[in-house]
Amino acid sequence: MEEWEQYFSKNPAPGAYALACAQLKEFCERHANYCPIVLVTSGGTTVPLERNTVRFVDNFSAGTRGAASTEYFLDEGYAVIFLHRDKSVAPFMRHLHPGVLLDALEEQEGGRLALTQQHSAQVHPIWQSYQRVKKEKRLLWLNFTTLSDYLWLLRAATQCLQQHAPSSLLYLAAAVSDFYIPQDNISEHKIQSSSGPLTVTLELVPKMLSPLVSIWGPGLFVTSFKLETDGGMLIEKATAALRRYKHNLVIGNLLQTRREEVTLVTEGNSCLVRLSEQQKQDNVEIEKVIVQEVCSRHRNFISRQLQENNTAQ
Ligand code: 9Z3
Repeated sequence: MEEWEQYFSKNPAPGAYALACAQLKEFCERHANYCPIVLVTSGGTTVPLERNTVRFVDNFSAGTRGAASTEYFLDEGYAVIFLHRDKSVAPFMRHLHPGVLLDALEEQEGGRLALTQQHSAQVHPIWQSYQRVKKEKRLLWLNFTTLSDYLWLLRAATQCLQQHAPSSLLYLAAAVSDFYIPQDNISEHKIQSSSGPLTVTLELVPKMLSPLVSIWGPGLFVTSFKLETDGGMLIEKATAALRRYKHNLVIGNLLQTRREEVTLVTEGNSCLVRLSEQQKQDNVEIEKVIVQEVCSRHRNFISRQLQENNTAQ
């Protein structure tokens, strides 16, 4: 048995998982004939130290990349499965900062609260986009907290989208833990400090991109992100990932500069995308440029696949 198969040999958490699978099926079937579908993963996974979890290992990702990208995919006409960490940055809502909201409200005659004129002008286009997407039911919200929740849902979503290849796309922006504690080694109850200093051994998570590309979604356009902190190794690592998993695109980014530049790596080619000074002044988000580029490559991929299918017939 492959390592990744062992991971899925245990059952997923009941209830929420079955509901998510039903939602995925219904969403994909409803949209497949009308528009391309993208799975956007977003935010960081947690690794619990106890089954009744008090403590867990987490990472830095707030989910800004995934939430912003979701809005731009919707603009490009995609239906989006937004698989995100619970309570991470959310599309549309991200523009409304909770603290600022209190400053944005003023009391009207009769005691009713309303947005100030200035804030209303800012919020109105976001509200309109959100309402349009909601009416068209083009956004499916699925959430995870732990690494395990994430992996089960990733597999289910990929298998569902495979039914609608090649017009489905995976955009894997979530920051997924490389380490975990296997179910059998995890403490049932809160680890007691009275037992002295804590030594934890984290095992390596099986590389899920491997079955994802070759077994669960072989017909899909798969885009993964590679995160590094050392600029000297980014392209090398991104290229290695591409060669190892044989998917379509790796987007390399550095923790320190991820908001202004990324490198798109395909076989034999790497292309730096960097916001110009003018774009920064105009508050252009790098996700807008990334998503436009990914969509254009996805369109080419679809044309090639359809041509190949026609030739084969
Ligand atoms: C990314 O590299 C994302 O761009 C960020 C976005 C997590 C940096 P934020 O949430 O950050 O907007 O603050 N995601 C992928 C990270 C990852 O875990 N990649 C794996 C790796 O680098 C490969 S799948 O090994």
